[in-house]
Amino acid sequence: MDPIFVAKPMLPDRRNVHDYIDRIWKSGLVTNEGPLHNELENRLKVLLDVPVAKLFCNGMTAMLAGLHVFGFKPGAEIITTPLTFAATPHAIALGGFKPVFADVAPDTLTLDPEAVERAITPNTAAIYAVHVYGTICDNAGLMAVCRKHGLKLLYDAAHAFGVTVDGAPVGTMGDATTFSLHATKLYNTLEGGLLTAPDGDLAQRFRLLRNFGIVDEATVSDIGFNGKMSEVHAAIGLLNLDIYETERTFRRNLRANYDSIVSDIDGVRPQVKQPGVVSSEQYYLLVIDEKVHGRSREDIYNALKERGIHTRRYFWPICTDFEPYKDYPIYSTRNRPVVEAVKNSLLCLPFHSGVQDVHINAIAEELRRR
Ligand code: T4K
Repeated sequence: MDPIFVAKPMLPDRRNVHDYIDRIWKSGLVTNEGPLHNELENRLKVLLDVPVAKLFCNGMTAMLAGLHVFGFKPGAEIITTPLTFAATPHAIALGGFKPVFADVAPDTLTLDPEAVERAITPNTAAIYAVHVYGTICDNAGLMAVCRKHGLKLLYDAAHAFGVTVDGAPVGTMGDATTFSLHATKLYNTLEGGLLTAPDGDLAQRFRLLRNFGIVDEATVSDIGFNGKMSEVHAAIGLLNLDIYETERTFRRNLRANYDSIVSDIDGVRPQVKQPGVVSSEQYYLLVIDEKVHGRSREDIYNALKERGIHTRRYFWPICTDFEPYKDYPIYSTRNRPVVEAVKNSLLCLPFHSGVQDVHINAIAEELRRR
């Protein structure tokens, strides 16, 4: 059995890439909002059903632009979750703000609005919530907190590309939403990011921020940076649009397969199913309760690794375990934050079209072993 990893980039047919490369080389236009870039941007705007969709060279730069656009004061506090990839607090800190961590809800593992309330101070400017593993945040609860305290609501939807909630696109929730189009994401441009918003007026600001604030040859209106996506990345993005739904369907079936395996194993539960939510099919998360199951997450992780099945313990260590944030408290409604209790139980299984029956059977065998 060949080794298998948690993610495998969805890649288009190489011959089709060559056709695009020929076009790019002939045109000599390789970046700076070229024709392929603009075509991809327009197609993503339609696909995701959002008034604004602006491409970036990666998710992190989309996050920096999203954080910058609302004019928060330097040093303002932005509340986020510790159960996320390091990029989330890093974007807040690099943007010149202070990340403040609040606890997650035990079922969804997304920010708990009651815990968020406890983290609010007069310096709080915004909440940057994460649809972690593609599980959608309690939008109504977070909106209520934001309305009460006059805060902006940003969403990190790095794991939630293509999600709809009761038919509404995830990219129109809150004030702005950031996506990652990294190779490890189902829909990817190898490296890439996207910033969406419900307010169409923000489109031009997002555009300026990603291109040094340049309005025209003689005018720079904003302090911006270089967050532009190249034509080669845009070409991959256009080609990947053609195979995106096939990969998503494969993963939907794989999820059903994994679900049926764990349904009769005590002490192992998959991430919650949310009624009305059409999934991004980005991750397949298991929460392993060692006391009930009998084996620890570490034990299962290592046993699978020995068999060549490389799962990931996303997002352990949590951000407050990392050096830059180790002295930051986690605001919670409980004595021991939920996130501390759950962080050693999380295991993401390989979740992509490279997963075969032989892998599924080996995973099932290992999960059933006591
Ligand atoms: N917010 C959240 C919540 C995020 O999860 C992320 C990124 C961001 C923001 C920031 O977005 P970007 O700026 O990255 O666009 C990976 C990704 O690099 C990262 O994009 C992603 N989240 C994070 C959850 O996963 P690592 O350090 O786990 O990646 P790595 O290199 O260990 O890859 C995972 C597995 O994927 C490997 O074991 C093998 C496979 N793989 C990976 C790559 C890069 C391949 O088969 N081919 C490849 O080219 O961070």
